[in-house]
Amino acid sequence: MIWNPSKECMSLEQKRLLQGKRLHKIVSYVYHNVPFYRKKMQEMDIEPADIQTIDDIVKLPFTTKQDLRDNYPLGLQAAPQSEIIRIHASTGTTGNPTIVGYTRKDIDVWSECMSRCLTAYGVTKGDVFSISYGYGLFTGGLGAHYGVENLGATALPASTGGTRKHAKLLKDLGVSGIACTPSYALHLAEVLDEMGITKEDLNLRIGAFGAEPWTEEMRKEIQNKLGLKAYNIYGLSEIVGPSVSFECECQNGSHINEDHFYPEVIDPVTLEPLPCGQDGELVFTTLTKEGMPVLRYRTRDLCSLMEGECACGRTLVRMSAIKGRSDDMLIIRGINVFPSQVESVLLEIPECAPYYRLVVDRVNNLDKLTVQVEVRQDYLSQVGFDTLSPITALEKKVAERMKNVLSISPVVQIKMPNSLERFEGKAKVVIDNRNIK
Ligand code: DLL
Repeated sequence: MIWNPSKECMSLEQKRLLQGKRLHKIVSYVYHNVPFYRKKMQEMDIEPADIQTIDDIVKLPFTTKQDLRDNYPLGLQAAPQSEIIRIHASTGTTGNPTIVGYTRKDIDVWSECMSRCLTAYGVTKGDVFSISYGYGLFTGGLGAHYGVENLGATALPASTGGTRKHAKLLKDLGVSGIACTPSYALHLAEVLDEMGITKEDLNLRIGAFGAEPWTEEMRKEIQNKLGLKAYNIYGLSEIVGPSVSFECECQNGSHINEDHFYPEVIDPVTLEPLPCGQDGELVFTTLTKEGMPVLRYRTRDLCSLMEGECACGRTLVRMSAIKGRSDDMLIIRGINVFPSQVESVLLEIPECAPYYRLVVDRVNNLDKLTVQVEVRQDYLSQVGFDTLSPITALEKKVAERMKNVLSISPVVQIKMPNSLERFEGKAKVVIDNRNIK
């Protein structure tokens, strides 16, 4: 099923025309309402009249996270405060939080985009859908919630925390869909297991997972543990939270709601746009937002855009899975390492559980990477607890696999089941003690 075929299945020509019209309008809107953009455009000697088609987008200035921080709290807001009906904010762990205000129309567009995602996953009015992203300033909870209600399914605003109570409700209410981070899905599976609730006792069939990078191996793990089909959902606070893009039943990339959020992929060094298929930094321009529109916002997420039609019938362009963020790429003795690559390697080793940590230290001016990973309980029971040699052998096996696949030689520490911290929101798997950011 497709929620809005008139927008999700437009011909390329129709789509580009609509995007061009919307771009012209939004550029003129920010030029007249946001001094920051007017100044930037004047410095570049461009006026709204210079932006007529979507191809003109390359003439526009970029926006960075630093620009948002420098204009904290409301410097980039375009609509008057009386039109803003909701505010969300990023966590701001590394500086001022980013504040984003939404008008009523912005919330409607967001709910529409979210309903498109849910419909692509197969959610219908008959479903009871648990939202286990945090409610509050984080966009995950309320964003998904409004989409579920807009579609007409039943929203269960479980939020995070209270996992045992949540697990009981999943069973007792026959909940059929769940939205949460992939890490929380794994944590939930463990709690269900502790409570003696099996996937057969549940009615779960659809999962909408995102807010952090996750791999195909993680997808298999979650599907297997919860007995559902796991779909990707992507988004970011600066654009609109969840529903910027979503997987359809073909699960070959995530369709971007590009009638509202225009994507580009650029070379993060030269800032030149890259052709489809090439990996680079994802950049978004909001084509319809009123509260806080952004032009060419640099997400720091690394991925590629995918050309060609999708068998589902949608013509919305697809993006590959996020390979990492330019700012969470670790450089270990000159080698680029993304946590997601390490995750892929670990989860292909049957003795390893999907809980791991990467600890980076600098010893005598040299980077030292330690990979800590939990051993699976069933493997441990099989080999017995009384001898260390299987653990030592496993450490060696993991280290060798890392060396072969990633060309790095980390110190590997096998941890006992349940010894690493669990996460309800976004997982924090990297501990970088080098202080060189
Ligand atoms: O995480 C919005 C969201 C909520 C998306 C719920 C999906 C589901 P932020 O906290 O601003 O917003 O974080 C945005 O998280 O730039 C990516 O680096 C990462 N991210 C989000 N979704 C995915 C995903 C929300 N599906 C940042 N895959 C983004 C990989 C993701 N990374």
